[in-house]
This record gives sequence, structure tokens and C-alpha cells, in this order.
Amino acid sequence: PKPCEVTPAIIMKTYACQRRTPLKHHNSFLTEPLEILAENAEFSENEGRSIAFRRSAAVLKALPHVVRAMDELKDLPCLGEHSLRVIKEILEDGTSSEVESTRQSEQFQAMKALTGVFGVGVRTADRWFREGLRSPLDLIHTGQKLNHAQQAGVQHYNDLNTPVTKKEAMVISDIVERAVKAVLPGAIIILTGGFRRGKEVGHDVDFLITHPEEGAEERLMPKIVNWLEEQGLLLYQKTTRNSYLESKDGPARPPSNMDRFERCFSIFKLEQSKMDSDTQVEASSYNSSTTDGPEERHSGSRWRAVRVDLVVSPYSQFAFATLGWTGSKLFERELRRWAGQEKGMSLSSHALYDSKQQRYLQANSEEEIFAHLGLEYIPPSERNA
Ligand code: TTP
Ligand code: MN
Ligand code: MN
Ligand code: MN
Repeated sequence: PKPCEVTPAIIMKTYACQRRTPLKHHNSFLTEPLEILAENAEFSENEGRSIAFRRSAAVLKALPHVVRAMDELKDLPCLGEHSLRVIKEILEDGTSSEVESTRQSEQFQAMKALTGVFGVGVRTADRWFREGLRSPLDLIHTGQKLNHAQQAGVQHYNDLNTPVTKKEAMVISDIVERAVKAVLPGAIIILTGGFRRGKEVGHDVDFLITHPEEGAEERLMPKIVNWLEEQGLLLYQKTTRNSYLESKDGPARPPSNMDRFERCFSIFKLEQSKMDSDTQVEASSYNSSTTDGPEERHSGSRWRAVRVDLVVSPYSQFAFATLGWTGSKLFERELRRWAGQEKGMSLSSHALYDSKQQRYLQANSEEEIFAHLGLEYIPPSERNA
């Protein structure tokens, strides 16, 4: 080694969409605790606080080395006083007392369990918590009034809280392809969400569907859903119509980060192959002991419930939809913040509007969208902020 070699300074950009964030990084021992605090802030509907912790964690995920001392952090953006305090405690003591007491708290654990029910958001979980409920079983025992989604969520609680593997995602991809090809030949289907970013497991499987002939994709979802239902592949589905076409202001900025595509939140009934079932017998028999119907488990066919999101986009919006549905959620949020604050533009999963030029900027690929935004292209595998 040369005698006067210096460690080059790490240049850490402020927005997560300006940085490469790989899936596997070096600082989980810091990011996981910070994300516990972020999650806890979400449970108390303190969004600002939650975002601050998530931004701190994202900076540490982008570092090319393990953090060992506080002075390594002095030139990094986004690290607020509270996050720094937590990091310092972990570096010195191995754990943070605030994080550990949060993890142990009855409220955190109950909120985690209750929001873990498909169809239950923070508001509902919080109301139940204040009424003394702590777990999905309490919902059954106290005879809570549940909507259809929540009923399915309770019924398949264990399955839906068992991570979906890449292998299962591939089996579901094949099914979705068969369904879509059967009802609209020539359609294009891509896997989005965490699996597109290279994750090994996910909480669901996300798909985006389009057709090169603009308009051919209209009202496609009910046909896909019918096909799947005829094959007995769906345990639950809720289809929402495209509200973008129908909004009277045309393709103006959608009010929130919720997009308006035709979409389907569903639960698939995934048959488990002989090979898999040999290794999963134990897992599914203890699964069935709580909420999943035991009679179904004993009937010979082994299956499990998996959450699947289907989204249909017109071809002209496909690049925006692909970018918007690939995530991560923080990466998406940062892209929109960058567009608004730094570029005077408005980005959604439908379009990019340039306020200065007062016009929409077209794009046929994600690369073109990054270019419009003046950002270096970040591939999906590096969007794991
Ligand atoms: P998720 O499926 O919630 O998250 P994920 O796939 O990144 O992680 P996991 O493995 O836990 O499933 O969302 C995927 C992307 O879809 C996310 O970037 C945000 C986007 N999205 C929308 O654009 N609109 C929505 O209404 C929802 C729910 C998600
Ligand atoms: Mn590395
Ligand atoms: Mn997902
Ligand atoms: Mn999803």
C-alpha cells in the first residue's frame, strides 16, 4: 500500500433516489432498531417522525461499510438528533433502551398483531387496542364486526404472515400469466414490488399488466378475476375500477400517493407441490391450529393463502406505473419529493408533470423518467431504501 493513502470521503446524497441502496447492506444492527421506532411512530400516526427514522435508516443502508464510531457519521445527511442518540447507544451498549422498551411494549406488540390482519389499518387497530383487544384471536372471541377483507385476514392470518418465497412468487407468476393470456392475448405482465428489487421473500406478490394497444387493457381486471375464480384459485378479491379515466379534471395530479389504476387486492389459494409439502407438513399443521380452517387442511389437498396485488395500466402510463409499483415505499416517496422540491415537477404512477413548462413529460421507460428528473438511473435492485 502507498504510504500516504487516505480513505476517500463518502459522498452521501440527501435524497434516497439519488443513491444506490442494495438489498444486503452492512448496518442492519442499526437500521432494524431505527425501523422499529419508525413503525412505532406509524402506529401513533406520527408520520413526520416515522419518515425521519426511515430516512436515517436508509442513509445507513447505503453506506459501503459497517459503522463503528459516531465520527464516521458526521458528514452524513438525514441523521437527526433522535436517530443519532439511538445509534450512539447501540454503538456503545449494543442495544438501545428506547428501542427495546418499544419492542416489549404491550401497545407495540398489539398494534403489530392487529395491523398484521389483512384489511386492518392503524386507525382500526388503535380503536381495538383502546377497547382492550390485543390479538386476532381477541377479535374472534369478542365477536367484533369485521368487513369481508378483515374476515379473510383473520381466517388466513397465519398464512398471510408467513413470508412468500421467491419460488412461490414464480408459481403465482405462471398462474397470472396463464390467466391474463387467456383473456387478453398479447398482454404484458411484469412482477413489481419487492421481488423486482431482488428480495428473497415478500409479504405479497405484485404484478403490473398492460397491452401495447392503448385501450385494449380497459376493464381487463374483471375478466382476469373471473378466469381465476373459475379455476378456484381465489380465496378473496376486491377489484377497484380505474378512477383515473373517469376523473373530470383529466390526468391532473392525483391527490395522494394512492394511484387510480384498475386494481385487485386478492388472496390466492396456492396449491403446494408434493416436493414442497414434504418439507412444509409441520409448518402447515401448526399453522392450522389457530385460525385457518382445519377441515380444509385435512381434506388431502394441501394449499396456502398468499396475498397478490394485480394492477392494470394503459400502455402510455406503463413506465410510470412500473416505477411507481417497484418501490421501495421510501424510494417512491423520495422520488416524488425530489420531483416537487428540486425540479418543480409532479410525479405519480400515472405521469410526470412539469410545472414550469406546464406540460406532461412522456416516457417509454424508467430510464427516461430518471432522465426527465435529472437523476442518474438507479436499477430496481438498488432501490431498496
Ligand atoms: P408493497 O407490496 O406494499 O411493498 P413491497 O413489495 O415493496 O414489499 P413486500 O415484500 O413487503 O410486499 O408495495 C409495492 C409498491 O407498490 C410500493 O412501492 C408502493 C406501491 N403501491 C402503490 O403505488 N399504491 C398502493 O396503493 C400500494 C398499496 C402500493
Ligand atoms: Mn457493500
Ligand atoms: Mn409487495
Ligand atoms: Mn403489494
